[in-house]
Order: sequence, then C-alpha cells, then structure tokens
Amino acid sequence: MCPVRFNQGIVVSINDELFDAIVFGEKEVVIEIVQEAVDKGDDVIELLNVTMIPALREVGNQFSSGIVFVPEMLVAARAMQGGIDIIEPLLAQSGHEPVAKVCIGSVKGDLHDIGKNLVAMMLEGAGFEVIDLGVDTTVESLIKKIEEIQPDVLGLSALLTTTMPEMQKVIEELQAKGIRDRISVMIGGAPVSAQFAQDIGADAFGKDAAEAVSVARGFIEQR
Ligand code: B1M
Repeated sequence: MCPVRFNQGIVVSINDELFDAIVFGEKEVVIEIVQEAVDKGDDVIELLNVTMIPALREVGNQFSSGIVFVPEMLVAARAMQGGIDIIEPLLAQSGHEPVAKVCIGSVKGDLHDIGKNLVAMMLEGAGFEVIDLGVDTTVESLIKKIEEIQPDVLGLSALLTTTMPEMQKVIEELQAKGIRDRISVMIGGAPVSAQFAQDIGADAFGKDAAEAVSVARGFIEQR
C-alpha cells in the first residue's frame, strides 16, 4: 500500500523520503535524513509537524483499515523515535532558570509515549523543569509523586479511548486528597478534547506540543 502524503488535498509532508521511511519503519534512513536536516539548519519543528507526525498518523490510519498490524506500528514508532532523539537536544535547549515544575505521564493502561515525550521536550525548551513519570502511571503512583515533588502543573496524556477515564480518576483523587487547588491540570492526546477536559474538571486541554507550552505558560501567568 502506497503511503498517503495528501489528506483532503492538503500536503502533509515536506519530505516524502522521510515520510515513507517512518511509515515503513526504516529507522536508519530516518536518522540519516533527520541528521542531514539538522546539519543544514532546517526548521526541525516544521519537519516534525509537517512530515513526521503525519507519517505516524498515516500508520494509524493503515492500522485502522487492517492494512498493517501492531508490529508494523511498533517499527514505525521506533523509526520515529530515532528521528526524535536527534531533534531532542534542539527542542529541550533552554538555558533559563526553570519557570515552574511540571510532572507529566501517560495514564494507566496507556503505553503510547511519543506525543507525551514531545510535549515534555517542548516544555523543557520553554524553561520548565519537567519530571517525566513515564507510561502506564497508576493513580496511586501519580499522587505519590505529586505529593513528593509538589509540581505546579500536572500533564496527563492518553492515546486510547479506553484509558481516557483514568484522567478523571486522577483528578478525583487530587480532590479527595485536598491538593487539587495546588496544581493546574492539563490533559492531551489524540482522542482527548477541550470538552472532555471541561467535563472531567481538568484546567485545560493541549491540542499539540506547542499548545501545551502556551497552556502551561498561561497557568503560571495566572498565579
Ligand atoms: Co497504538 N493506537 N495501540 N500503538 N498507535 C493508536 C493510538 C490508534 C489511534 C491507532 C488506530 O487504530 N488508528 C489506536 C487507538 C484507538 C482508540 O483508542 N480509539 C491504537 C491502538 C488500538 C493500540 C493498541 C490497543 C493495539 C493493539 O495492541 N491491538 C495498543 C495499545 C497499547 C497500550 O497503550 N496499552 C497500541 C500500541 C501501539 C504501539 C506500542 C505499537 C505504538 C506506540 C509506541 C510508543 O508510543 N512508544 C503505537 C502507535 C505508534 C500508534 C499510532 C500509530 C501513533 C501514535 C503517535 O505516537 N502519534 C496511533 C495512531 C494515531 O495517533 N493516529 C495509535 C504521534 C504523536 C506525536 O502524536 O501521541 O497524538 P500524539 O501526541 C500529540 C498530541 O496528541 C498532543 O501533542 C502531541 C504532539 O503534537 N499530546 C498532548 C499528546 N499528549 C499530550 C499531553 C498534553 C498536551 C498535548 O498535556 C499533558
């Protein structure tokens, strides 16, 4: 199956070779192309948003259509990660004193972490101190870490519709422990929406990594 580099007439790739390398899980090729782009001083954020992320979305679409299966999704994710590892130092460069502390994690049952990692990197680049709590984080482990670290912001990520309810459980537990008012909660991930954030009592929804940074900055400005 040929990868779709257009979606409803909109170009989703500025580098078709890189797009295909991610779709087909060719990690070495991805590394080579991304390194070349970095060396040339290309806009890597644009490359990420207008090639790499759409390429993984294409893999998801092919998975939904039964064209590829979990192993192909996994090698595509690994190939993507190879590219992100090269971009990471550029995204995470800040050089400022931390503006605030953020704890971030993918909720219980959710092993997807590429989006969460990107959000964490962009926040670091924007001067936040980010404590990444990983994936499949249970309500109990999150609360324990929050009590220990006392972050200003909690970021929760979910990619599965089945794990979204975990976000509400975390917020309910923060309330039960009497610490909800001390922390701003941002949620994100492909199936999550601003409406869902409002419904479960989160403070905000971040559509993507760039928006997550503006949301986190907004939290701090409001303090
Ligand atoms: Co999975 N998977 N997956 N998967 N996977 C999806 C999510 C899916 C939509 C594919 C599909 O069917 N089209 C589907 C979910 C369907 C649903 O729930 N409705 C799905 C499924 C079903 C599954 C399994 C159940 C498959 C199976 O085993 N049968 C399984 C579940 C495992 C688990 O979590 N328990 C599974 C497994 C996997 C892999 C391990 C193979 C791999 C993940 C590897 C990894 O993350 N290390 C994988 C992948 C790669 C995907 C797709 C293809 C790509 C996800 C991704 O990384 N996108 C995905 C399809 C898709 O998304 N269209 C799919 C790129 C990433 C940059 O975007 O994560 O959306 P995203 O993050 C964005 C924004 O959402 C936002 O910013 C990011 C950057 O812009 N954002 C936040 C994210 N978190 C945020 C937090 C914030 C703010 C913004 O604030 C805190």
